[in-house]
Amino acid sequence: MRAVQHVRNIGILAHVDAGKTTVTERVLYLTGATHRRGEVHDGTTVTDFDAQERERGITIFAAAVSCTWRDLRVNLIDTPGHVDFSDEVERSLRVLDGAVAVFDAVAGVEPQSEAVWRRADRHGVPRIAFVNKMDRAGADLDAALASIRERLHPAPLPVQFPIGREDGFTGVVDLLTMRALRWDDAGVLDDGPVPPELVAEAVRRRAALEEAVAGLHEQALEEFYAAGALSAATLRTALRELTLSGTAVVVLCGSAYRNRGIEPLLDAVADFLPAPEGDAGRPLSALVFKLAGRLAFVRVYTGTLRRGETVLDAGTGRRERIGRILRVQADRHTEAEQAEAGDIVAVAGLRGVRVGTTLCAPEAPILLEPPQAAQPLVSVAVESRRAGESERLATALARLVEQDPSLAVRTDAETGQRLLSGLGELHLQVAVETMRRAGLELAVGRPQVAYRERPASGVSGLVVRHVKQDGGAGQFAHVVLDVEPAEEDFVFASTVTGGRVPREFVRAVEAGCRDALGAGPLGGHPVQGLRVTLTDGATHVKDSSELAFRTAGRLGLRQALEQCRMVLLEPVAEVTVAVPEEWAGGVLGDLAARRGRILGTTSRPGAVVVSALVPLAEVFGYATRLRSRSQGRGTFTTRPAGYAPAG
Ligand SMILES: Nc1nc2c(ncn2[C@@H]2O[C@H](COP(=O)(O)OP(=O)(O)OP(=O)(O)O)[C@@H](O)[C@H]2O)c(=O)[nH]1
Ligand SMILES: [Mg+2]
Repeated sequence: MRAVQHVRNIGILAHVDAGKTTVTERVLYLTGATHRRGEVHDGTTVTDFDAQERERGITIFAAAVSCTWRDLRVNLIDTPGHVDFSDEVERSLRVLDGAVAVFDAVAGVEPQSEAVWRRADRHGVPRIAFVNKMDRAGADLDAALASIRERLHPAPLPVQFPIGREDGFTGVVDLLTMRALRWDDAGVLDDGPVPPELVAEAVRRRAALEEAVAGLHEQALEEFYAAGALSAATLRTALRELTLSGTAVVVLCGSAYRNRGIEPLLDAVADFLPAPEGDAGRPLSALVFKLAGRLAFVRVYTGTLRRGETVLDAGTGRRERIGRILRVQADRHTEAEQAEAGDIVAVAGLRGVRVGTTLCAPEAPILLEPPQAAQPLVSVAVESRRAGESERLATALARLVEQDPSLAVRTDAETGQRLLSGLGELHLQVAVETMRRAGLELAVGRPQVAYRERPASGVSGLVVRHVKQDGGAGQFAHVVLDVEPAEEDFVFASTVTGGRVPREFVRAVEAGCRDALGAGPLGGHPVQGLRVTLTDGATHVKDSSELAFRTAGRLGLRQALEQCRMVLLEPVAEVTVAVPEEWAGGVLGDLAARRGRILGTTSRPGAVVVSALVPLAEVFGYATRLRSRSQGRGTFTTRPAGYAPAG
């Protein structure tokens, strides 16, 4: 593998409303990919193209667009900030090489910024930070830096500081070039000397940056000792290496809405974020990470994707023909003959692929790891209102799941109803609305949370005999099981000695236990939080088989769980509410009435921020409630916080 120097695959990540889509919009404008500046509140941006996104003013689907900056091709993915769509972020991180984390200069690090930051950590994706909305009342770069340091990373390194405050924010001093970058009201950049009144601050902040870099980077430290200062070139090289290794985070600031700060942000993407790795000479491997209409978005890892070529869908063994290869450039698409390793493109005409499909050269099959899908937490019953449309509904549901693996569909065994489940109320509303807009008339039930069950006590020495020996091929499996509560979701161990149960049958018992985890004794909910130990067993020369042991494992664990004391678990969410002071009392009372446990209260300019753990079932409809309780001034976000005993 070698670095593909002329490409950057970059994600824009942040809390809801931090300004990701506005930043993306300005990038597309500046790079010439679009000729007008769209606004989120007018419903005119390029990347929030879906009708529901435009109406709701939020991003729902990650959008991939390509543009050119300097001599680089930048493939940009604008991701949603709302937690219900965090699987879109997960899938994007799977194919990205770097990211820009956007922060609101008033709010600093918000809960969902922290959540996506941790996700990016797990994927090892290097980041730079952009503190946006410097034009807002209460905007404060140093406070934002402090919150990054406290909550995300010990070494945020500002390479700029703002010129003017709030409404008077007009530009930044660039600490690498020691120049003042200012934008007029039309967004036109002027690059000039640092104004005299800011020289002292610029010198002080540059010295602080040099010292911080020298403290983290060995070669920089040597130069610092030898020369007493660091050159811009050394700073740039060191900052790049510190970013790639995750040792430091370069911080820039600006106001996307006012068109200020975007050119230096693009320069920082080019200078500090990594080029993709890829080898165009090897056989093709590519991953489908997103479907949108008839387009499949793919990241090419090795080899070259060529128009008209036949490739293998490695998961299903089916062959697909590569139709048109497109680069989505804002409002238009350009066609390409091929895409090389390291690139991200859209392909038209693939029929059977889903999110997570590997496409590869037929003669060199390989399976890439698909993005992980989150477990659904909420479900609604969906029925067709018109007779005879059951098939159409089934097809529409299947299509939704193909595009978004964090949605799931099943049929309720008792009622025969179709249940659609997903990550939250909004997630399901959007999915249902998509089907309605496609012409289906639907009856939709109230949202229900997905319960789990967990043993609170164990059983030991449970003997299970699964024996069927009435002529012909029989079944014979004896197992002895211990079950106890555990921190982990599920752990299986065997302490059987002397080969009394052969290894393949032990594995079959484990598989049987996993089968039994699907439905617990309290209400048929999935079971978690247990350790199962196989302590003994017996086989029969002729009638023992993997199937017999798997059945014994399943029946055995089911019996064991009936004997344990079981606890019903419900999903809980960490809810963070920001309201003006005068409404805070009412909000606290309301959270308590919703079985919420207050975790903490802090204040920031103009608002009190309350965080609480609240059962997810009690969060349904909270948006409406908060609006009426705070005359529309309150905002809230949630994030999943695991399961807790229902009560
Ligand atoms: N004052 C000010 N407002 C901004 C700025 N950037 C964006 N906004 C506004 O903030 C709101 C949210 O902006 P978006 O760009 O949609 O934010 P987002 O991060 O894409 O939001 P989601 O995708 O829904 O998570 C919009 O009303 C923007 O006009 C800025 O620099 N200053
Ligand atoms: Mg957005």
